[in-house]
Amino acid sequence: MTDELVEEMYILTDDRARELLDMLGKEKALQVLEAMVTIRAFEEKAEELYSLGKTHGTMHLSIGQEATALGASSAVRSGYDYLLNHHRGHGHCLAWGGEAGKMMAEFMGKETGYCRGRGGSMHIADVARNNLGANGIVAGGIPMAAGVGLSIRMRGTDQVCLVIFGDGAANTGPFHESLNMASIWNLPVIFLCENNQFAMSMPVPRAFNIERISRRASAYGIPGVTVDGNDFLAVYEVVSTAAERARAGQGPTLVESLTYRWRGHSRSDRQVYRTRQEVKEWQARDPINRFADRLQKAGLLSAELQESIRASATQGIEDALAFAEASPEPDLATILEGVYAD
Ligand SMILES: Cc1ncc(C[n+]2csc(CCOP(=O)(O)OP(=O)(O)O)c2C)c(N)n1
Ligand SMILES: [Mg+2]
Repeated sequence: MTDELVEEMYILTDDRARELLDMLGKEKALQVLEAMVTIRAFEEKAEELYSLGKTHGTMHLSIGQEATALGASSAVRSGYDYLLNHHRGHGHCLAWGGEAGKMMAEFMGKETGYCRGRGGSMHIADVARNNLGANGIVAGGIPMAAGVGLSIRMRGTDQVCLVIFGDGAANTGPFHESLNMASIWNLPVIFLCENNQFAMSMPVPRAFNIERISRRASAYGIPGVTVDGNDFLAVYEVVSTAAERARAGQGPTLVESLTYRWRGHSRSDRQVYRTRQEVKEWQARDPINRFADRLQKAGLLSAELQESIRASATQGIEDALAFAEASPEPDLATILEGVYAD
């Protein structure tokens, strides 16, 4: 589908969806479903913990955006390839193979957290798995991805770097500079714009005078494609093609994934800029239900199996919480560790 990677909405046909499911296989498809259900359960628990005052700092939830996280990370080799992401990053980290317990410990300020409780929800990194971390600076990860791409080129490996950012980030200088540099240096980077329709209270149509953010790719001479971000298989297909191009030395791609955040921007958002009806319409396109439907139609998922997947995901989150709650606070004597270089 390389030819289709140009300024268009990628449409996944039912025939192609069946082929992709066959290629993935039942075991992997069910793992994907469980991972999406786990992200949802993680975010719901995170929301509850925040409301109970058990977390530190603010929190940005990705409920409704699970298919983009799973579609993108399943299309690359997590742990070998690289990931950079942004403040709404819990789902990306889990999809990349992150441990829910260490993530919860992180935003509960515990020593066992990914960054020893110093970073909080917006700064989770899992460097051992080449997840180079989330970033509280809008667009902060995008130039880093160009740097990672350059490092891959210089080391001559076949790795790629996936960088995930929001629609708001696509209206910043670093976005344009990084796409240009990645293009002229032909860097193996997948720029994934997770268009969840808002940057804080700013709706996308008020912030862009173009219909598709992916169209910006043409300014830098690279492919750009928009995809239904609530359809796991469609995201998987498009990001796989972008990864193949990057690995084959054909340079970067801009992918725009159309999705929707179900919750407010952060936990303090009163959401006066949208209607309940709009939220309901997007909730009818729930990425988890849509993938489960596909699996049911393909004969891969029964109601009992779906229930056991839900129960296993819920148990996983309860175990993660028990680990985080039982973990120690950092020792005050270590407060300056990591702040100053020797
Ligand atoms: C450089 C910078 N400017 C402004 C902010 C404040 N801010 C935090 S999130 C955000 C909106 C980001 O929107 P988007 O990129 O679409 O990501 P989303 O929150 O929708 O996932 C803004 C403006 C910031 N953190 N960094
Ligand atoms: Mg956004």
